[in-house]
Amino acid sequence: MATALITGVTGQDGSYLAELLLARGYQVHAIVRREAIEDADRRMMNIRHLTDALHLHIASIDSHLSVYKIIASVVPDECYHLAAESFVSYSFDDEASVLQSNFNATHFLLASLKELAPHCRFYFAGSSEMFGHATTSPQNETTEFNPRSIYGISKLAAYHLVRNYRQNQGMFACAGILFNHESPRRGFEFVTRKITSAVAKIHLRRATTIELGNIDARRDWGYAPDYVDAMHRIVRHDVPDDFVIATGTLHSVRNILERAFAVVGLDYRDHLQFNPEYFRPNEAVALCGDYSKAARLLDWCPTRKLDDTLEEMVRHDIALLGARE
Ligand code: F7E
Repeated sequence: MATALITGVTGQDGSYLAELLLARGYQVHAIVRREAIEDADRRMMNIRHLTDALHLHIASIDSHLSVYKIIASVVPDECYHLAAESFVSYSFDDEASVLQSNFNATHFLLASLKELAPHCRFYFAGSSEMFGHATTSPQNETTEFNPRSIYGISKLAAYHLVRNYRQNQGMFACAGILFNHESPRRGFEFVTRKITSAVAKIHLRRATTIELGNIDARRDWGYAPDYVDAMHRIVRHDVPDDFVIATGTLHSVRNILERAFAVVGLDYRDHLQFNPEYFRPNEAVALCGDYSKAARLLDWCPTRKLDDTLEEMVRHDIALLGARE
């Protein structure tokens, strides 16, 4: 039985990945912060149904020693490093912590694996934010990086580290450069979930408005379970490599508003308020991914339209809120 280790298992991607690996017969280990265990109702929501099947290790990946000890005891065959300070807006507020934690944790994992489990295949969750102010579109694996956020810079620095461990230290270390991807397990601060949860509240008469920033911002939004499937394909590919994972289609936040409110027969224009607090300085340009390398070498392609994902999210949020009544 192959053994996998996941960081970030309580998040959207980690939880879908754990399900996928368990279904494929892996023994799945995961590193979870003590704070998550102590606030399980909220922070372990995405993996509540999996806790009996998972081997959880309570630790902070900000500690090299903790990471080292866990790798020594698990000796994983595959390691998926998904944990990160991933909310781009917060990264403008606390630069040092985002840089340190996103870079150092990647380093602690790679350095420990190299010493204790050099056969291990390592996956790093890169981000389209690494492209930032891209000058060409769509972006692929050869596009120049020009990050505009501290989050993007931290991811890019860690990405170079991953490549270095692959190219100069012989490890099977690879990266997915993932564009935005959503699902009912998305964090509530990200714009899709912020909108679908607001639609649920407005529909159930718990709120009347939603406050947003730049609704003309455009992104390439995919479906999280598809992207987790891509991660596994990347790790199981014959050679370690980097892949852009995206849909190749742009939508605006306005499109998301239209669609999500339409699910319950409402018009977003009756409920929207602008709040300058949610406008971002130096926002990345409209990032759109070219996933042709993944299609060619991994036989991967997106399976879900954004409209269908949004409808699933709205219905899920209505049920969630209704269940709390
Ligand atoms: O913003 C605009 C905002 O916070 C999407 C993370 O997974 O994907 C995600 O990062 C867009 C931006 O995601 C609001 O300006 C307008 O253009 O949902 P988001 P993100 O920043 O693109 C990348 C690939 C990652 O790697 C990240 O980890 O929506 N927007 N008004 C707003 N966004 C938010 N959150 N809130 C607003 O009120």
